[in-house]
Amino acid sequence: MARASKSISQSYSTAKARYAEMGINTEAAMDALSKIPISLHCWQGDDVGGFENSGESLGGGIAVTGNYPGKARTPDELRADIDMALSLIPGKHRLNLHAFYGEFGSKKVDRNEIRPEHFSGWIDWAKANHIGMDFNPTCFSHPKAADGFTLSHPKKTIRDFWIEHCVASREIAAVIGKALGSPAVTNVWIPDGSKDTPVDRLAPRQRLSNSLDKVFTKKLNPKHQLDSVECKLFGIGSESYVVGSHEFYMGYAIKNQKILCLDAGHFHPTENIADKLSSVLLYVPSVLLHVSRGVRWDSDHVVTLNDALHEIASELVRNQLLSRTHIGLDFFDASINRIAAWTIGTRNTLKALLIALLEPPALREAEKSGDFTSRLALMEDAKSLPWGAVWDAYCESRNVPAGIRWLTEVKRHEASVLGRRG
Ligand code: RNT
Ligand code: ZN
Repeated sequence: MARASKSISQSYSTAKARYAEMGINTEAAMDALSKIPISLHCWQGDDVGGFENSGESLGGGIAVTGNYPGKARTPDELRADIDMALSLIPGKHRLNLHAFYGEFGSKKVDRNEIRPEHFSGWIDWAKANHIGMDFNPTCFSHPKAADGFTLSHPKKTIRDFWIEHCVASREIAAVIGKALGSPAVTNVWIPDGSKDTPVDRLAPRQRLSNSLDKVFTKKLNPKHQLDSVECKLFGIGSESYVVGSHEFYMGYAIKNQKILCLDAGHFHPTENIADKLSSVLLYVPSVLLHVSRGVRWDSDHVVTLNDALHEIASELVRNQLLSRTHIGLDFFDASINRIAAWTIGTRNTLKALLIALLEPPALREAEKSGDFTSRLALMEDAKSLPWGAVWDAYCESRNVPAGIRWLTEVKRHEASVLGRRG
């Protein structure tokens, strides 16, 4: 450990000098990185199962594959697993909770009956950890969502049920945000859509728009709660038509000044959400990112340090958009250790941001002077700058394992804790 630390500090001082020659202050980059919270999604820990004990299987056209042992079965287990993941991720982060992770005991509490008291265990935990929380109504895995429509359902009674659920979710989020002293972003995503070509694409969208207006009627204090809406291109069972498409929600968010949620897996496979940021942020107050990785489809794979991620981070840093961006994660892999999944995906998101924060100013200067040859040359050269040494130093300075050393802890924990779960 001591030896590793020595080599890390030596590598870091070489890297620091190299960056300084290019006009980059590595200390300032690390300081900026420490101010960016990532909202960890609770649902990686139990394969989007929730704690209703309703016997419902995962619905809404989202799918988790794999049966790696050790998934969290109770709120306490899930919190312990998130604690473990957070201990391996440098910086202060947040937790993103879905409504069906409330603590309902043995009682049957339907979605429209959820109240802040069902979330007091989560609030106490977040308070003790000094972290903020975000929230989501859960409009799937429920008999009233089984036919694929919720807020846009042709039947008013079904629409009203989901409106009540979303209203209750906003109120809960406001209580959470007030208790934690940080606004809880409340993201509405619904699965509504159809497998085959619909005749009427308009009426469901009119109904969704009206339902959302009802959901958002009550003004809540933005110091405690913020509203966001998430679009999608297609889902399993909604291949031909999704009511809440990108155009739908972009229009709705601009008109109503809501936060627009961009999920990296919710567009055509060659479309990167990075290029959307500088456009949508001209018109909406802020964005929520669901950092995810689609493989051939919206598969929600663990986020890797790939070009798509680099581009998102670069756009945010280059255009100074971080203050108007809430960064959340949205992936769920049940085929590997779930704590490792959170750790890998979150650390990668932070690495991409660090690399962006360490970008040589010469790139922009080359572009400004019209020298696109130099721009490309510098951009490619920047890929092999010693950011890894800065990352390791950052991890050590935040008392989390540098390099791959976190994996030893995950393996030890797997043997002693996860292995004991049924
Ligand atoms: C589904 C959306 C949505 C969900 C979560 C669980 O395609 O991405 O964000 O993944 O609400
Ligand atoms: Zn999402």
